[in-house]
Amino acid sequence: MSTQIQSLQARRIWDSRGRPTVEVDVHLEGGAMGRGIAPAGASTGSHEAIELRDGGADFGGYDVQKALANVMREIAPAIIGRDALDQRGVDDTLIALDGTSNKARLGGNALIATSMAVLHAAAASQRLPLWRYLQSTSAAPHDQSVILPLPEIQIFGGGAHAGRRIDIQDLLVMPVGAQSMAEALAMVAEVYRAAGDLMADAGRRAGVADEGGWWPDFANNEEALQMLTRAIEKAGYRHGEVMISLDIAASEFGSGGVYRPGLEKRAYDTGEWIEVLLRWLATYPILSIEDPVAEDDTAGMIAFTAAAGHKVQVIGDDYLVTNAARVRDAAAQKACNAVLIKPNQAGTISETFDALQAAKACGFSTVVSARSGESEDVMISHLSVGWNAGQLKVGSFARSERMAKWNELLRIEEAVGARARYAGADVLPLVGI
Ligand code: 2PG
Ligand code: MG
Repeated sequence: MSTQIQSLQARRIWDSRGRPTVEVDVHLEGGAMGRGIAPAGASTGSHEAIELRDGGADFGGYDVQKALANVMREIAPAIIGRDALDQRGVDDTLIALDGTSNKARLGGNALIATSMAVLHAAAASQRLPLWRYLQSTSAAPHDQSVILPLPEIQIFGGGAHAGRRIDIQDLLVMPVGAQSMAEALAMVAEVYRAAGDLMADAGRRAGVADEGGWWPDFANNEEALQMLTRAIEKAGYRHGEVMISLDIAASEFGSGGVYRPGLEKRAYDTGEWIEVLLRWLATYPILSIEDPVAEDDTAGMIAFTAAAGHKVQVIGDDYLVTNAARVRDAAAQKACNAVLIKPNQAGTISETFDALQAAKACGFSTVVSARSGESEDVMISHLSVGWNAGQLKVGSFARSERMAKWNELLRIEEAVGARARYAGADVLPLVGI
């Protein structure tokens, strides 16, 4: 079956926040088809691939007509006739065609939707599920176990995903004590329900935030941590079974070494802010913390990792923006010990893979991640398994753009059968537990 790219079709569809986004279909000569959909962040790193938005009055300036036109007028002629099995070659063509360091000309949204569509089409042409296609293209021996990722699942949303009602952006749980993906999701379902019940009992159940976590109706940040700890206990889990992960997303309220969390009614310098975080780490069962300080605060990342990196996973998200060179620099400086892997931060699938491989080579743990603006596409579930990432972050345990990705992991676990191994406890040695 010929795997040459025959045609592309770009269209505007709508993401999980009801905003326009780019969808691209790639058709191959042999009849296979792949479809990619660009996700979108709300708390974005300043070094991410640029999303091309039209501006103007329509849809709050979020329309994507320019990006769609770029797919049809420039990208399609450049990659029609190319072999979809040569992902690297296609992605290199996209990068060269754009010609900027941050995908600003054609748009990171145009590029990632195209790159994803090519990958989906390639897997379809081989009649393989995507996770299996990715494994077949890697050097890994086929008889080894297939790793199902430890999930990070949001229970309360916050920050830019909840009108800045609290400062912490994501309060998540990690079911490290589960034995399988099926058990892991069942455990989180109980914690999510318990948190909702506790909020209802307190008269504070006020809907959900952008990623489906409960709306954070709290007087201060620490109250959210207390409520999450209670929810884990109410669901019947102990320390070491279900642990907490936080995305501070500190760039949203800090820069230049000054932190002004809206709920704390005072400013902190980097050292004082780190003291606050270390006190939380000493008080609550926290296993992982993301972007503890702002993306411009390298000294703060180094200081925090020196103080806490032996007992918690320290993830760079806005700090590393899925960029292999930034990952290597961070490892050399000991500025964190883990990376978030978001395809649309990089702009192509191949660059995303490079960031993941660079992180593994540095001994970092790797967390494949969705964005706060998502779609029905489940590619990241497959990337987490096919690339053996070990961890996956998708938002909460509600809203179908999130549940589609968790549910896909159940199907993959079932398809893998006896070779499946759930990565639950794999992160613990990294942090000395
Ligand atoms: C993050 C993501 C997901 P956004 O910061 O990790 O929670 O948010 O997509 O808005 O950057
Ligand atoms: Mg983040």
